[in-house]
Parts: sequence; C-alpha cells; structure tokens
Amino acid sequence: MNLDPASILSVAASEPPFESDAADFARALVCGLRAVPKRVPCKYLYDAAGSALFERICDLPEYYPTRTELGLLEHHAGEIARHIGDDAELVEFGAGSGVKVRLLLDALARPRAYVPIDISGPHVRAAAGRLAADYPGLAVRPVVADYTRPLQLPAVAGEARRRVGFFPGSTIGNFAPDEAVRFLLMASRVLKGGGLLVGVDLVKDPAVLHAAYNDAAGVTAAFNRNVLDRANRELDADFDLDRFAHYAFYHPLAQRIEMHLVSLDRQHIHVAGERFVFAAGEALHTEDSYKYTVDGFRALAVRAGFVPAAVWSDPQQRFSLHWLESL
Ligand code: AVJ
Repeated sequence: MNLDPASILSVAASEPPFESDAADFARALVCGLRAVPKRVPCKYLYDAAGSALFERICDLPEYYPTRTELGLLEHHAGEIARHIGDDAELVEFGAGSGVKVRLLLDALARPRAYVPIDISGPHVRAAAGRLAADYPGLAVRPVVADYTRPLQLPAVAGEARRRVGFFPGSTIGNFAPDEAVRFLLMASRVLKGGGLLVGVDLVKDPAVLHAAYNDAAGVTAAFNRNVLDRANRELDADFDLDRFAHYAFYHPLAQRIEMHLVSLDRQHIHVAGERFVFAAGEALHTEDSYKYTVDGFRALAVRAGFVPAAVWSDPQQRFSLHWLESL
C-alpha cells in the first residue's frame, strides 16, 4: 500500500482556527445562539453519529440524490472519463465512502493520483487507506484541510498530466450562491489546466423536495437533532431533544431547502456555561440546501472562471453532473 504517512499533508493544522474540535464548535454554537434568528453552521451536523445518520439518509426511498447521482456516474462513466482524460490526478473535496470515486477511477485510463481533502483527519486517512489497498498503481495523498478556506495542495503528481476535481453529492448546495462562487474560484485556481466534475441537485416539484427532507422513517429528523445531542455530549449543553421539532421546507424563490429545529415551548438552554432562551416556536437554523437549474448552475460556474463543457442529468431531471473546464 503506497500510503506514506509523511505524505499526509496537514495544510491548515498550524493555522487557527482549524474548525474541527470542540472549542470551535462551542464558539460557533454560542455565537449562533446569540444571533437573531438563531443558527449553527451545518458542518457541525457531521460528527461520527451525524455522518452515520447521513449514510442512512442516502438509502431512504424518498432521498433520490445519492442513487440518482450514482446512476449518472455509472451510466456516463465512459464519456466522463473521455472528458477527464488519461493520466489524471483526481482531487476529491470531502472524503466520501469511496463508492462514487471508485466508479470514476474504474472508468479512467491510468489514473495517477488520488487526493482526498477532508477536515477530519481520521476520516480522510480511512478513505485513503481503503482506496490505496484496492488501486495499487494509484498514489494516494490525503490532505487534512478545510476546503471552504484558502487551500494549498501538494504539487501535481509527477506522472499526472492534469489535475481534476470531484465534488459529488450536491454538497455545493450547502453554500449560499455567493459562497459557491467563492469556492469555485478557489477550485478553478487549483485545477488550472484540468477541470471539475460536480454534482448539483436540480429545482423540481416542491413535493418531491419536501419528501426528501421529511422522510417517513424520521432519519432526517434524527440527523437534524443530532447537532443538539452533539452539543450535549461535547459542550456540556442541556438540550432536551424531545422539545425540538425537525422542520424542513422548500423556499421556491430562494431555490433552497431550509432545515430548522423549532422549540416546542419556551425554554432555557445552557451551552458552555452560557444561558439562552428559546421562545415557543423559535427556530435554530441548521442547514440550507440550494437547488439549481442546469443553466443557473452553469452561469454560476462562469462567474468563477470555469468553462461549462458538458452536463449529464437523469430523464426525470432530478440531479445533474457538470463537467467544468479550468483553462
Ligand atoms: C450532504 C448537503 C448534500 O443537502 O441533501 C440531507 C445533506 N440534509 N438531508 C443535502 C442533507 C438533510 C445533503 N448534503
């Protein structure tokens, strides 16, 4: 296995604030609870428990994005591989389970290197280890970094002809459009001479969107409430999970799902030694998930200097995969 610990780059480790530990969560939550309306950055939904719940969401009958994107990757792998080209270095923004990137690697001719970037060291090292074991010819070089911040990457692998980014899952939908442009500007800079393959959820019948974020089994509700449970575990908070309702809805003009936790009664909460009051009906905003039209997303990519070169979507127009070139 060609996973040399010395090659694991910790780009932002010395640079405060590296937002992954309890101190950063405490700071962000306290700041968000003082704000009006109350909010918490959605990245704190994804601790080990939250990530496990999200994996279960991906298998729900109502949650179409994961299986639709997998279908697109499977169905168009050959054509996607022709756009990416031979001897590419693949950079993944966020270390996934590996299922999606394997579809890509299997279709590519001589992929030379795989660079997963993730804020969680254990996560990215686990993903890298699994891949390195199964792809002997591939140089696997995990990077521990927050890709929402200015990013430095190791030099492109010697044998690689170009660097190509992979950002699946419509994770880009968690950014507000202006933040998405900022992310894409960073990406187009680090991917010059190559391109970006990005998965984007599409605007559609609000009833379909509503069901995807309000599943019958209540897994999304548990995923949402987990951020309170995490605060109880890590920050000595005293949220009573039964007194917060999962509330997710589609805002058609803003083209986004908003996810909230709504206080069922008037209550006082303590977090990291500070007291907060929730009025009955007051919300804590936990996540946005923006949806795009195909043309709307291409226009966003153009603002960031990309050249939209190809797009694939399913017959029902639920999800899209965009190939963007960075010249
Ligand atoms: C991981 C951001 C793509 O927005 O659909 C799923 C997260 N939240 N159900 C999404 C999520 C509630 C998911 N992303």
